[in-house]
Amino acid sequence: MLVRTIRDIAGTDREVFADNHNWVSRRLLLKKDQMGFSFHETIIFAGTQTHIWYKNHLEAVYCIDGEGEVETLSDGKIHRIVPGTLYALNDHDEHYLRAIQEMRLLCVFNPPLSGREVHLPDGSYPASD
Ligand code: 9YT
Repeated sequence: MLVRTIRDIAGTDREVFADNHNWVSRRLLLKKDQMGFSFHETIIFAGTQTHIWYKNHLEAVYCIDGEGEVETLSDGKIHRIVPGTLYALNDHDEHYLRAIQEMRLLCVFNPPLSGREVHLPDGSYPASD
């Protein structure tokens, strides 16, 4: 059995900051952990907007703290995100993620991330090999 804490991950390779410093992702489970998904706690910093388009992954996101919104670009809809809200990018939905207050999110990726991925210019993460 695996047991890890956020404290174990702070300051290690499993803690990844966005190039633009919009977020930090603490990757509790990765591909090498062989669970078939990766599992992260992500902090989205207040006042930021991030363009995201996971062409190579599905992601589910559950908000446990803070407040923000997701704007889906295909239909212009704005979805409020507060603690207790889950959203699932089941259609590889291109979107903007905005943090009104700092948000703490639990994120699951399928297929799992390998480790140090940050967003490419198109908002995706590279496909796993
Ligand atoms: C919600 C979202 O996708 N934020 C960007 C970071 C991502 N959750 C990650 O790599 O943990």
